[in-house]
Amino acid sequence: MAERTFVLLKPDAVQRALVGEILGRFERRGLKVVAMKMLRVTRSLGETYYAEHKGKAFFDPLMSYIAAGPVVAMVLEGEGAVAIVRKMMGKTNSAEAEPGTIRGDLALTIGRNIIHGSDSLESAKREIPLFFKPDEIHAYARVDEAWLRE
Ligand code: IDP
Ligand code: MG
Repeated sequence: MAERTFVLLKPDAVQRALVGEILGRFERRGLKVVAMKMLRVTRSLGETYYAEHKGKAFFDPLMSYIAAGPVVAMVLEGEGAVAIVRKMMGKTNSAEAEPGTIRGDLALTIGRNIIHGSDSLESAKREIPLFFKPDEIHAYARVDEAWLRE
């Protein structure tokens, strides 16, 4: 059954002009982009989004990292989307991520690992509404084919 996951291309991905490269991998895999926007993560949004990491040694550096520049947030839809995106991203520590994965091909360290993807369906359901209103998420299957051909 089709499910939705939340993906965020972090400020280093945007600054390094890797948005197209990463988006292209998801599109070629067959995942549908049903929502996408560029924005800046405020301190308050960052704290809510990464609440599970509050109190950890890397929390403050993580807040500075995520707020360092614009990010691209998106919702991807497809069968098994949550697990497929996690697999495509590779391990959290880019240094240990396998070649062929996004982090394994495009990033070097754990502190600058260029991408976030929901780790479960429950996380996706919590994260998506932090970044998108319901009317900003589009039912891909309902595109009017006749209009596209005109
Ligand atoms: P994930 O992004 O693969 O789900 P999490 O453990 O949820 O990994 O950590 C969230 C983010 O916090 C990571 O993507 C990374 O940006 C940052 N982070 C996690 N652990 C460390 C660390 O040990 N040092 C620096 N940053 C870290
Ligand atoms: Mg996580």
